[in-house]
Amino acid sequence: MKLIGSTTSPYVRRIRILLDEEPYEFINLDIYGEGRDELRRNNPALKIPMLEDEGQELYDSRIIARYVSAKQNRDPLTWDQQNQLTLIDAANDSAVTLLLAKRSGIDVDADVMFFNLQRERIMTTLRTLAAQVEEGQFEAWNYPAICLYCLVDWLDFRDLVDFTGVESLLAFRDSRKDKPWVAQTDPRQA
Ligand SMILES: N[C@@H](CCC(=O)N[C@@H](CS)C(=O)NCC(=O)O)C(=O)O
Repeated sequence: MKLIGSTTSPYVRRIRILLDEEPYEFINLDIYGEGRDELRRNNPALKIPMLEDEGQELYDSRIIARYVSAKQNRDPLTWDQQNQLTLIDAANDSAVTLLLAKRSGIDVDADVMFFNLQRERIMTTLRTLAAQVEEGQFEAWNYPAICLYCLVDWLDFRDLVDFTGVESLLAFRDSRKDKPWVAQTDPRQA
């Protein structure tokens, strides 16, 4: 099994934590720099993570997680858990968009429709996820909890959002720091 990704991507980190003790080769690429040709050879969507196992190629963390979970005989996710993943991914995708715009020299704080929509989506999804944390919906250390952890820790690492009003997300993150593979996959030690 081969996982193509980077040590900073929150989408890759969730798969690395899910893979747990599974033996696999990790290819760490700088997808915006010298690793881009390798990415082009492996995923036409030009995104990470990408997994290859026994000749099967898989694009997108959601599909990779389904594949790995099936191999590990984990229970399939409920519809409510699928919705949690959709909210986590919506916030994550908008935050990646903001980061790439920032790195392109664009003023992401400008009062323009495109960035207003991303910021609004990030806050509506984070507020909903924070309320779910407060209701105890993320108590179990399962795939949705792993994805939420990786999102919150990455938003904090990249300093992309103001956590005022959603502090329970940071408390959730802080209380899960000792879970398996969390420290080893910390993007700060990349
Ligand atoms: N839906 C994808 C999103 C993956 C994604 O956006 N990964 C980022 C890295 S954090 C990426 O590859 N971005 C490249 C780009 O947007 O050009 C998944 O869940 O795997």
